[in-house]
Amino acid sequence: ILLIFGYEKVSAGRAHYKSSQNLRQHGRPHDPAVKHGRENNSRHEGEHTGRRFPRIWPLPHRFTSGEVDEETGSRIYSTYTLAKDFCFDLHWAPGADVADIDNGEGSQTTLSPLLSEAFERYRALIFNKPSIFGTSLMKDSSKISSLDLLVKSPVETLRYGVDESYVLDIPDPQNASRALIQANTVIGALRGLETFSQLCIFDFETRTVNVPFAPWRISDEPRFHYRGLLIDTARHYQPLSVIKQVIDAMSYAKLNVLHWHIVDTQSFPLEIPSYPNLWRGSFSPLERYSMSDAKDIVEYARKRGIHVMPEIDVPGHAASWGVGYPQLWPSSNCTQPLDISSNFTFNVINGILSDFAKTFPFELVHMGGDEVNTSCWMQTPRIRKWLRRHNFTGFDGYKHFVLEAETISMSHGYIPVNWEEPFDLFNSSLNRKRVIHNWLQKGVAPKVVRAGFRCIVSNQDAWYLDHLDVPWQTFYQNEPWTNITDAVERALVLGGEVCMWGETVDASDIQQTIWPRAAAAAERLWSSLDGLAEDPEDVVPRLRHFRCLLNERGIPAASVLSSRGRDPPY
Ligand code: CP6
Repeated sequence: ILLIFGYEKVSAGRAHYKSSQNLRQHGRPHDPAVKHGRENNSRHEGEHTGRRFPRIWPLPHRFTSGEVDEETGSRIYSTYTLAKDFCFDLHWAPGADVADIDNGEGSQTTLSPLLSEAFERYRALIFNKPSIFGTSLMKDSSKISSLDLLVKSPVETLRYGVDESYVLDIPDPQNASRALIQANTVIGALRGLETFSQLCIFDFETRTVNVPFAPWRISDEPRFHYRGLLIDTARHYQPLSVIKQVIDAMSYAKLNVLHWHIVDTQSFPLEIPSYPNLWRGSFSPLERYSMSDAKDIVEYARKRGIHVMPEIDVPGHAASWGVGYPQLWPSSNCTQPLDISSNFTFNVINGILSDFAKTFPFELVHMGGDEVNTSCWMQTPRIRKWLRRHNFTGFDGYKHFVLEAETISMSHGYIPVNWEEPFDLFNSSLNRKRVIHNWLQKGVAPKVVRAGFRCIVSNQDAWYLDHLDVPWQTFYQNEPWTNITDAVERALVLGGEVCMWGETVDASDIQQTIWPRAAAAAERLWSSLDGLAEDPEDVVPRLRHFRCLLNERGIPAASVLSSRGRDPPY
């Protein structure tokens, strides 16, 4: 007899759990029996009913769980236990150029600083229960002694489009006591570690960490390279600890771009060494980020495989710049868009971009360009005269400004991103290298890619987190490839982004406003098109499980039952 332990608990008689139903191997998990009630125990719900679906969010592209019993043809699921001295064991695949890794002390080492730190984090997440005694009731044969990682490239630089694929094998411990992650890059290995950690469940009866529904074979990769979340630190300052917690949660949901909308009309919290008066536009001297704070955020994100894309939103949304440099304003009572008639304006933009280039290594920078109202330019005689001299209307001036900002950002090696208005209004003038960020209605992305531009999808009716009444189901169902069938055009859709604009949230409620709705979009962006549920209700148990996982890991994600509601009384 092959088995070992039941899913249904260790006590008398239930030596193993057998099912006559086959698990759907490549499809989405199917779970029609949605229970209502308090969610806090739902991580463990299903263990008692025998309902089987992978407790993984976002859903992997391909997976098998359990193995076929040769006598009966039915699937058998086993529960494995992590050994008390469980360890992570990193190996480089043959041919890996491990000499490339510099340990910072001049000598070469075969370690991966990024993965070593990840092992410590995941060890803490997996063994997060103080009541583990190590007195396992399990037979030795059911123990997983280690998770081996076999990685091809030791390169730790995070580049856009890096290979994030991995294969995770949790074989029958009777044949091998080691689980295995294979990945081409350390970033792929990180994604595999996250998936592995989601399969590990603490069992209070045995005080062990178990992997139910084993053996597992998972082969996974993202559908889109760009899976973003916007935070806005201009409308409300967010402490560094809050931003780091957002990054932690992003890594659990396999999101990989933090779009940092740093400054806007209301405040300028970031230090810019080239123009040191700019952060006088912060709400207060306490509500600021030094450049080394920004570097700290970038490094914290990189360690988790997450890019940071900074934004300066010009020429509108920029009045706070003039607190430190009033000459950037058209006048003291008409403060944006920034003064187009002065070289100083473009010198400041250039200074900001040169400081960004030292701090934000991501290939993309966001240059805003949305919601520009040129009436301040028209009301200011100096600027009106400048426009007339160039034979510009206000609209021409707006276009000129966006193109100048484009040129400056590209001169610092960046690919510029703009909100969609410059595409909607004057796309024939724009460099095809630039990326268009949709935010108004759905339906713009097909036009953008047809015109040969790359696109990020964030239509506000579905992916704006500040729209508190939009439920997670709408986030889940928003498909970036809607009305795009051509393969070349689909490839121009880099991905999508959910936007947590800051007017409505501060440090007290940002997490529960982001989660779990951002996770619904994360699955849309990561999982394969045929793995995604047509009816969002099909994923409710799995999403509730993920939401509980976030709660267990200290992220105060809101209930799945409604976007900001509470579970009904029981
Ligand atoms: N700030 C900036 C904003 C918004 C945009 N840009 C915004 C507009 C409409 C809604 C939500 C947010 N607050 N700089 C638009 C990209 Cl509904």
